[in-house]
Amino acid sequence: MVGKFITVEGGEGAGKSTNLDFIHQYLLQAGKKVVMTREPGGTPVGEKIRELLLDKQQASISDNAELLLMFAARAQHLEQVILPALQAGSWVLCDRFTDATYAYQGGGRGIDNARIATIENWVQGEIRPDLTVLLDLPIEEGLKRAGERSEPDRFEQEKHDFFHRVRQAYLDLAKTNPERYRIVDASTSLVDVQKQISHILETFCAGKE
Ligand code: Z5A
Repeated sequence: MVGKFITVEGGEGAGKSTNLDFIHQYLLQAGKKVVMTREPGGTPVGEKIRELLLDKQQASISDNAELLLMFAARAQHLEQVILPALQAGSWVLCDRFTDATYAYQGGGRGIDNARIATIENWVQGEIRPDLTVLLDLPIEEGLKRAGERSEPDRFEQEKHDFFHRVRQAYLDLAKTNPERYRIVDASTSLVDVQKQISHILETFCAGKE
């Protein structure tokens, strides 16, 4: 595998979409070929699954069905987009990946991490991100930002406790995977957030990490 796999994670309104564009531009200027994509989604089948998962009319999706739909979209995404791009030497920049499953379906819904890991190993084999940028901020601030931007989707209708568990799960993942995780304080101004991200990318691209 020649290309690098970078994922961006964080809670609602943490600034993933905003900063994904910034990272994309940074990598292009560094001379990388970049494929930017997202989860759930990234393929025609994955985008259909995304519609279903975010639709607030679908209140009856069970926790296990939600978990399996995330991995169904991911299986398609890996086969059609992520693996071919990495094999062709491109860098893949992905808005959320399997850490979101550990955070939302694990931390948020309470599904056992061991069960998630079993499906992860089956669907992904040895594929894991090389770098994960976690945009971290207090959930009240994130929900405020997300609320000002658009109507809540099926996940954004959850109670505050759910988002606290999601945030804690992400922080736990960062602690247990320090070699690939970099935490950004996303509560500060966009200029400051992007300064932190530039520093992370500079070090990563220089191969110091
Ligand atoms: N999900 C899951 O459960 N399991 C999984 O395995 C996967 C996903 C892969 C869709 O994700 C949902 O799927 C997600 C988890 C679940 N739950 N929800 N909802 P998504 O990534 O598409 O949706 P999202 O998390 O809701 O993203 P978002 O709300 O679009 O937020 P964002 O992309 O992180 O933020 P943003 O749009 O860049 O910024 C929000 C606003 O804040 C916007 O107006 C910005 O201009 C503003 N902003 C950004 N940065 C700043 C700073 N620094 N200061 C001030 N204002 C800022």
